[in-house]
Amino acid sequence: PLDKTTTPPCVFKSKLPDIPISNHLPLHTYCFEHLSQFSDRPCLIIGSTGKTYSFAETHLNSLKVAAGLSNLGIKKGDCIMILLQNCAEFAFSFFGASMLGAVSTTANPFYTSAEVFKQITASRAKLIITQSQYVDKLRDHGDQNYPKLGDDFVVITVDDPPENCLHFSVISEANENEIPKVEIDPDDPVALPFSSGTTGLPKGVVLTHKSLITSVAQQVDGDNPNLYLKPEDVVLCVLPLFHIFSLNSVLLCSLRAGSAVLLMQKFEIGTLLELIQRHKVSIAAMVPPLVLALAKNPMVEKFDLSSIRVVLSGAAPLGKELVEALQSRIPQAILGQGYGMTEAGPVLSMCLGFAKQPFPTKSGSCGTVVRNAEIKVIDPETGCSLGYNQPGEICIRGFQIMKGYLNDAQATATTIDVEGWLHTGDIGYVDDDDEIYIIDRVKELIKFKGFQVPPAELEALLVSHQSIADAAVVPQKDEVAGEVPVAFVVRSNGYELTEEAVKEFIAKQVVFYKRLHKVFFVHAIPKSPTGKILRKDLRAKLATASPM
Ligand code: 4UW
Repeated sequence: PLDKTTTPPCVFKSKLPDIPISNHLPLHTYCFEHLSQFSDRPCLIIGSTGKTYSFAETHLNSLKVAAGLSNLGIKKGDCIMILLQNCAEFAFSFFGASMLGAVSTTANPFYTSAEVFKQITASRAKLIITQSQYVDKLRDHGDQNYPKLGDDFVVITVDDPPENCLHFSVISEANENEIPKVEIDPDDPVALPFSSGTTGLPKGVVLTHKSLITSVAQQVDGDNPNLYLKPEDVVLCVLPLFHIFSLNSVLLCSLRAGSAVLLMQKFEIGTLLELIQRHKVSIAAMVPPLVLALAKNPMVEKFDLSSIRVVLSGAAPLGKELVEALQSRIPQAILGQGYGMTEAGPVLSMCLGFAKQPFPTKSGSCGTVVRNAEIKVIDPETGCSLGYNQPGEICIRGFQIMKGYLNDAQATATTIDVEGWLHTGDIGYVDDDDEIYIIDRVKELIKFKGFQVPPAELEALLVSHQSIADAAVVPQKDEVAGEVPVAFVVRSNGYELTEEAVKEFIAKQVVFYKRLHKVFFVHAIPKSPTGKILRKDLRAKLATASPM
């Protein structure tokens, strides 16, 4: 084996040259920097109604929301929670907060009350912007430790406000000239998505103005942008904006480039096809299950999808066969992948077929490392960096990566090393053409249709059950979802417990995609001498015919 101390690291770069990046600006200033060139063009299109906000209107509404949030006491450094399905108010709220130097933490509106409260508590959100149908989750359910609606946080709804809540117009109709002057430092946080990272429970991922500007610039800036977006483009926004993929690569990138964003609240194949045809969607940001639907659903034949010129898939592995199946349906489009991780700011690599002057690429690859960044692949055991075609843990370095986990120096230190490398927990390699392939994961994370399922969260819930002595949760391969969580459970002495009872116990407490698909009762959970669950052994067991 190579000796880490004497072997120089093998560092991979983009084929595109580095560019100057204006990452000294506040994020909103950067995103709206070229506003005057396309101020009257469509910026946000609401899929369900066709209502359109121009760039100038989007900017003005964001300013008003900034003033309105300020009137309600939100100031620099404060956190607001955006608990919304995709809608224009999501964008106004995010940019409004940014303009005050405040931080937005984004959460899934389908979360259970307990899941939302964990994030409210950890982020100390003072104000929550949501829809009336989710307000019940924010009410006091008798838990003493939870922050209280009214006392600890204000709730604003974008539709008719229930009791003790305010309507969005309270902030969106404020006077935009009343925004307080704030100094924003490039290292100030602006977004706080939550991610479990390589291990443990979900943690706040601190993304600064500088990190997000760097990431957006790496994608859409320069004479030859890696992801070439034009003002004439219509970019599909069906992936939820609370996830960093959609927030960054769809919303922020489109605003910077002057492209229109077509907002869809949820995925439904008929509506999606209809909207693609009607609005001539040219850029489709997708996850593999959506690619599957477009490739296989017979309804697709009835619609005109000739406007699509780019399909950008990410957040989970995309099979070659699927790419080929979709390619035959939309032969004019370039199909390719991006590889992202919330903590990486989020984009590590992107298909160079999307560039203004594209490069030839291979299907199955996750693209090439973005410009102004470095990637290395290390032996997970020794830490030595590896050369071309040798699989190992992917590490990335650059200004785009997170500042760290919120209030968790230890988790930060195990993820970002002293040399500034972020360790992804993904196993992959770089081929002779500088294309990256992800082949496995050494981290615990399970991905259901691209959604994060942190095993530690489910294990903590399982062992809180009086009849469960120990438990471990691992991914099982699944045709449609990619992976599903399954549990190995040790019953407490003398207790009866059925698979159904365990599944139901979890289902009540978590969002739909974290539900257990199978429960195997075992006598013990395999552990290392230090007490760590040997997940590899359990995954290997699952691959056999009878995992018991
Ligand atoms: N192939 C295989 C992939 C891939 C993948 C991700 O939920 P997170 O933290 O973050 C994301 C972000 C995805 C993303 C953001 C912006 C963007 O442009 C883009 O390209 C289209 C994608 O998913 O989960 C991170 C983990 O998800 C897996 C991988 O394990 C990673 O560490 N993952 N993309 N193309 N696996």
